[in-house]
Amino acid sequence: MWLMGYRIQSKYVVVMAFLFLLVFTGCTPSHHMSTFDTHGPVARSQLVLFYWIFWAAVFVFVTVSIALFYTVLKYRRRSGDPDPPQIHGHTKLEIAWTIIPSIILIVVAVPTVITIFDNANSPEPSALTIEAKGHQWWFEFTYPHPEEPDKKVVTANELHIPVDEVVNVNLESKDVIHSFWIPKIAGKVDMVPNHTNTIWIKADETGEYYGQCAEFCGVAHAKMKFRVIVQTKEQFEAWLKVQALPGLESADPLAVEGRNLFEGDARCWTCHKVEGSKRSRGTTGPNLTHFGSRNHLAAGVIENTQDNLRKWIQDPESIKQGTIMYRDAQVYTDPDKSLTESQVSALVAYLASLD
Ligand code: HEC
Ligand SMILES: [Cu+2]
Repeated sequence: MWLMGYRIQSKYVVVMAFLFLLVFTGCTPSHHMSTFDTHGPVARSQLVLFYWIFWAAVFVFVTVSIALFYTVLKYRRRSGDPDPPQIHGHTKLEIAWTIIPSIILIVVAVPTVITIFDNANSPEPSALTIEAKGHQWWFEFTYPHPEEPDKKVVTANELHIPVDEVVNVNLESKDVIHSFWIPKIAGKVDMVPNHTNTIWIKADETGEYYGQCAEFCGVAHAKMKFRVIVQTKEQFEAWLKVQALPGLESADPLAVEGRNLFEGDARCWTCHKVEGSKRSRGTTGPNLTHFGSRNHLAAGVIENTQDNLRKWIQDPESIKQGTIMYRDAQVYTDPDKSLTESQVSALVAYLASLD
């Protein structure tokens, strides 16, 4: 194949075509992280903005490419050509190439700024407001208590919201900068320590959606995910009522043994909170009051099954590398304190009973 006077080997053409195809497979809307398959007005406004900027960029690319090719071909050097005229400055041309890019920038900037403010300022400031806090490497969600205004309901890694309703989210961070992103519903907005950013979200279909931290925040960043569970208003209210209750006290002897370990020698209580327990008041790790009702563990990384929970307690590194739990909990740092098989079984029974 010939391109502008150069012969290009066809194997390179094939490799390039393949790479292009590979890049475009990223655009499939059926992927659960696709921003091209929107399920709410905020994501939709962001997609509209994306297309607007994309077509502005296509316009620039095509115009510049045509001008470039035209000039290169028409004014290329031919044998016997004398030296071209030597020119310095061209006022009209310079004014034109200052004004045209300014217009293009305005065309891109105005809708961008409007969309940013529209997404940060809720259309219903009095609607349900949730605090979302990023931690290395998981998400904490705090809801207003359904009955007692001075109390809160705290959960982790699974954000439940009612369908077709505006939900305001205040974004915070415990440690470093994280970013809150639910590709099909809304995002991304940074979660910054000591500064609250706001976003509102609304989902127009019930179901489960994927969320992910979108700002590199340390070793386990790629595995800092969450799920958004969009429910009918009745389902959501029922869920919140259950979450507001203290952790269940199971009578199963294995679960009781697990609880004693959790609140005793295994020292899980130093980092985890279980409402209703006098001992377990830690806040370094996720609140586990209703851990058994969550579908995933380790910040949306794997399903919350007894087998996976067992693996997690035995060796968190096998599921998610670099966690604060593995780094600091005594059962992993002190070989004399490691958990035995039967202790792990008891802890699993206790945690699974917390639903
Ligand atoms: C040093 C503090 C610390 C101690 C001690 C600790 N954990 Fe954790 N735990 C964490 C952190 C932090 C996470 C979040 C890990 C992540 O996803 O990055 C976590 C996550 C978990 C989770 C998953 C929660 C979810 O919703 O994804 C479970 C279950 C858990 N810990 C159980 C335990 C048990 C059982 C013990 C006692 C053997 C224990 N933890 C001791 C800090 C701790
Ligand atoms: Cu991150």
